[in-house]
Amino acid sequence: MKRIYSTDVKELEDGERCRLGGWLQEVKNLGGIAFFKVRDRKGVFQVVLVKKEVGDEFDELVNIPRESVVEIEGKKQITDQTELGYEILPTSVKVDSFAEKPLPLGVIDKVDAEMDTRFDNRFLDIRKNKKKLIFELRNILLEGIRDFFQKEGFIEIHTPKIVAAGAEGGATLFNVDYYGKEAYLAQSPQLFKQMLMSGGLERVYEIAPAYRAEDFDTVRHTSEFISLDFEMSFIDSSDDIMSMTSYLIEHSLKHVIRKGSDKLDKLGVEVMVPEHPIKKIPHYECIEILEDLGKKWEGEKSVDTEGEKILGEYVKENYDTDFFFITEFPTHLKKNTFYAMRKDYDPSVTTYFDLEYKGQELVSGGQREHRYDVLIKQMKELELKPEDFKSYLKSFKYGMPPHGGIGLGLDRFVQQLLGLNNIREAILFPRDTSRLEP
Ligand code: AMO
Repeated sequence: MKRIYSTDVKELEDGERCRLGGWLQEVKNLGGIAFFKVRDRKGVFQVVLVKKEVGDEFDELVNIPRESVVEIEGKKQITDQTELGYEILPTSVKVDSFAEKPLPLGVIDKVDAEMDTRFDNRFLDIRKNKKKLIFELRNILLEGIRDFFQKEGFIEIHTPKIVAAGAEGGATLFNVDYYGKEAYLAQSPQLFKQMLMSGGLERVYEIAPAYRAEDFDTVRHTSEFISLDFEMSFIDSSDDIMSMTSYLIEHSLKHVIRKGSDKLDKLGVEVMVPEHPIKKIPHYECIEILEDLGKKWEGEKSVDTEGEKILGEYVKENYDTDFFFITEFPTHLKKNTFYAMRKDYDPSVTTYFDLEYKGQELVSGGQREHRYDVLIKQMKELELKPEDFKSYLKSFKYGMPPHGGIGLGLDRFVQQLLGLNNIREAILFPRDTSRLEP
């Protein structure tokens, strides 16, 4: 007999035979009768065991440890004794795998265990419905993102994650011993997606891991994250990139609402879709707003983590939105981005922007410098050696269209979308300064 899910049982007739499987969540033994609550991927079903009918096996069955994997064959029985209005009367109970006692982590406990205990036992942690829902919603979000790019004529690409040169500055590079040669884990697909613009693909996107040796612990950084990148050619300015980014956000959030509303309700999350066009605030204006709101800086005035939070609250209050772009980033604040195009009229300002979501940076992007000579000049200013970027630079010498793109932290997107207090909650097996296992 084919296995069905707990949610399929309601469609069965009274007395109809069925086969189900899952994790034994709870056993309630009342002496002559016992109840199992068994959880599968879609919900929970109840099994009723009557001692008189089960016979000698009854004592063995009621002692099966919690969280063991069981398979039940039996028939549906309509009853007014349970909330669901039905239960399963078994003809056979098979244990596929016994769980050891005690469990290192409670699955139905009301209070969450310490984060470390949870992540050491992540397989048990995600048996909890609220944790599993995060990854189901992440999947729906990804579906919406891919759907958007396919509709807009982008092709999905995969670029190397073992690379010879860093794209985002030396400080956060992970070294790799590559057959005796020095190599790194890719911080971003930046250089490759640009080369593909010279290759004529015109519109590409990638959803893949990126690596940064961040040497601090924050709730929004991990050493490995999923970077969602797109790059497109023949743009007029970074406005084209911001516009595409806004449509991407709008489309994917609407998709999440359309396909995931029941899951969002279970997590108590309300999603706000930004109105077009998303508000743009130049960096210098952000500073003025922050000054007016009384922010003090130790050193140089920039939009730091605290500033982002204040501005997030400011736009929410004044414009009723979770999103806004910070535009016109001063060149020296985007110091690692040698590839950023600067404003013609003022080279101390770039065409670069960040997209902020609920007071946290979600996206960085802008128009790239496609003129070979200018690119070399910018690299030298940052004391980078053009010979370290030979194969990248070559693609600028034989026909490179004006282009631009973004990098979006997918894990941060999920974090902010679902209001999670730590980015690690949005990642199955996070990597950070202290976590390499599991
Ligand atoms: P940037 O370095 O700003 O830009 O990264 C883009 C986005 O990636 C996310 N992100 C991270 N998420 C989790 N942990 C980290 N350690 C981490 N670092 C970055 C953020 C960030 O906004 N090449 C450019 C993009 C481009 O211009 O196309 C880049 O990587 O959400």
